Amino acid sequence: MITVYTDTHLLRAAKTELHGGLLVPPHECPERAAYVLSRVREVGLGEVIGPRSFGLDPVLRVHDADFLEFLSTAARDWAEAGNRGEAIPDCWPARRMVQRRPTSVTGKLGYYAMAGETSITPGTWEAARAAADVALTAADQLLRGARSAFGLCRPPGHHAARDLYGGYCFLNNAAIAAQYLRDQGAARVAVLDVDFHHGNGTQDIFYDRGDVLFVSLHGDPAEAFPYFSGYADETGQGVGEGFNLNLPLPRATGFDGWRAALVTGLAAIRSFGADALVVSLGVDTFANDPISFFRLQSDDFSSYGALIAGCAVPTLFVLEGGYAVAEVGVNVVNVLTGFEQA
Ligand code: SS9
Ligand code: ZN
Repeated sequence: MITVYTDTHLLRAAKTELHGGLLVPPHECPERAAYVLSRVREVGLGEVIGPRSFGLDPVLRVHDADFLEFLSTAARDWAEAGNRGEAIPDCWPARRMVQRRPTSVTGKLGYYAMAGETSITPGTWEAARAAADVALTAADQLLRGARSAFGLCRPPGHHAARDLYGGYCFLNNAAIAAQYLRDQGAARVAVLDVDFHHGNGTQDIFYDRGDVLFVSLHGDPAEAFPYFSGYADETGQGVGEGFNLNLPLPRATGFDGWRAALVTGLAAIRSFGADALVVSLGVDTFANDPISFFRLQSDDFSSYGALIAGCAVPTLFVLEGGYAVAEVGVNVVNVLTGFEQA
């Protein structure tokens, strides 16, 4: 399987994440991608190619223009306003407040943030754009007849909605790729999100559509980030009713319970009749992940890669989370080799 990768992700190198009441070095760090790339090479997964530039058109199919304008100017505006640290929001349009875009950068941060842990820094926009190009270039491999492709995206994307960033995400790489596959002729696209966290951004983007099925396995939002999205009774709306499947799972879920949910999700994808499958591949389901509470072991990732292959549909893997940094490469590539060897 071809991997798409670029060093441009290195421009996303925040110094701070708001975590446990402290500003700590971010869990979502450049070393994650380095471990994945080196494991791809170590096992000889296949050729590694760079992305081509798609411009903003395919990004604008998923995200609002005013949101992109904000992302592309926030770090500079924040510094020019005299702030000394990295850009983080401190005020939100909460219940009964006005949903109107402020002119002040601090106000805009709250307007567009779905969470407060994620700092915006110089270089973040360039890295996020490159990650979208990585996902799009990998999607192009499917259009050229490949059975599978891997977009080694960083920063991740599945928490980013049409007009929201946060949870370490800025542009929704998987959603941009799924929409691109639709626009290039795939009549039905399924997105399977196996990251520990609910893919609230992807769900939101496709919630009222019947042409893109979203299936997510994740920690129960009553106990896990993003807390305000991911319940089983969120099933889609309008013509999208029935095309959103959330499978929240309890604390300490191990591979038996997780695999049973995956089998349910894969059955939904099969009966949907997808022409292409996009997998939001986060490996923060790993037992040693520092911010999550499932108990998968490294071998389990190989097993479920093979189960995904059972869908027998062209499959694009897009990297999402996974914060046991030194193990991220092995776990991600286990999914990919498990898929390939099935
Ligand atoms: C740790 C929890 C921060 C963000 C988690 C984002 C995961 C992206 N302080 N919440 S896959
Ligand atoms: Zn995650």
